[in-house]
Amino acid sequence: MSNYDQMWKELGLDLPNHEGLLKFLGEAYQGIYLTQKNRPAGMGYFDFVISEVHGLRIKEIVDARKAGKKGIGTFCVYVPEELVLAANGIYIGLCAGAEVGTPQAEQYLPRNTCALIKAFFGFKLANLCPYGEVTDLIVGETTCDGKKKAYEAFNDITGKMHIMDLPNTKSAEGRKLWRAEVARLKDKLEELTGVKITPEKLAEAMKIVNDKRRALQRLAALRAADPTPISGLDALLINQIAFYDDPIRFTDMLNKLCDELDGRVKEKVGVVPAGAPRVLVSGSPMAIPNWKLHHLLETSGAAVVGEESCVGARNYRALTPEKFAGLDDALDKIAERYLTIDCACFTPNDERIENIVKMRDELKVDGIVHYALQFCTLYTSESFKVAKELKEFPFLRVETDYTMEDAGQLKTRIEAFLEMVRNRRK
Ligand code: BJ8
Repeated sequence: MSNYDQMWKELGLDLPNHEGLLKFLGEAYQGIYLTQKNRPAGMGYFDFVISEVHGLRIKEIVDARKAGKKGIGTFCVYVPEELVLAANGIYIGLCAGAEVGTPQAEQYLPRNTCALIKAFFGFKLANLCPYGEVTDLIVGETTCDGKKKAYEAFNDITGKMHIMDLPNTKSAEGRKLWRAEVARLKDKLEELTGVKITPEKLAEAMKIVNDKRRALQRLAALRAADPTPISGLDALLINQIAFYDDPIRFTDMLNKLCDELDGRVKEKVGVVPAGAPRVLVSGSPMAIPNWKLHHLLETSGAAVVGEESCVGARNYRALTPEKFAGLDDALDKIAERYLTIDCACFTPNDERIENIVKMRDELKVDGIVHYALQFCTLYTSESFKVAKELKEFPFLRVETDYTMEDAGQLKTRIEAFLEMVRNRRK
């Protein structure tokens, strides 16, 4: 019996199946993460966070809600975190990266829905996600068709959805619509929390969120070193944890880790031999515990040095300007900052190609692996344009889901790709 059983019971979780899920997670973590060699000592904090993924952090949120705070769930990096914090809310990323409750999810969703959407449905319907249960409001967005329709059904089940109408072009009209949606979310949060969002509260929230982004940027820049001082798997984990840990504590611990990595870079200490093929992973987000592609790449001899993804650069690339003149100007700046995000749900989306090229050059990448979740029309379609624009640059297109059924086949393709990259460098 765990210390948290009573809490999980009160949250309505299915205790026997939840225990099975935690066991599976613990074993996967042991096999994928704890077998890595020469990890930085600073990863100890992030190992601890994972070991308590449904424990301590949930308890903190439960206690904070008892003290009057509200939990705000999100599924997308377009939802402004600054507004949530300024309303004294707790920001909780809800995307799930494991195949759970698929038969239940398929009662509501077509089979050819991407794994990310099926997983958030499945976790809810199988009563296995404590994070969904500690939310008072869930903010969705009109990004892809799959999400749009899934949110309607999710609202029928939870009754907690607030949908932001995200335009699909960055035209003057689109910007106007988005600015109005940012204001509408502000009003909704104020109504829910009873907290008035003032310029002072926004300034404080912007600093907290920007500090987190600055720490993530620092980690990203350190990975440009050869040998890279941290594995792609560990960096991915940190980017995943950024969506639900306490932001101030997270930033502090990440900066401490980066201090250690600074030392490693100076001493040329790496986690893979110098000269290992350097890979940029680009495309769909990878929510916890989706570590499949990084694991396959790194156990095949690659060093993953960047993620051009929402669980990666798309989340931290832009800061929100911290200087503004009053509330309206602050909301303008927030709306503009979020519209710099280059998700494939926008058309045209040329910024994404520019950003991929920039990351490729800054991180001294040898090959790009384009990752799209199966049935994600946006990223699978855009992968063709990305490949074309990159011309002869080594590019591997991967389309997969959360199961391990295609792991053998993927590994064979990855090994052949890395071989080609190595030969090209000779
Ligand atoms: S800003 S990438 S987090 S929408 S994988 S559910 S797109 S069918 S997750 Fe996303 Fe926001 Fe864009 Fe980022 Fe649909 Fe594709 Fe599934 Fe996706």
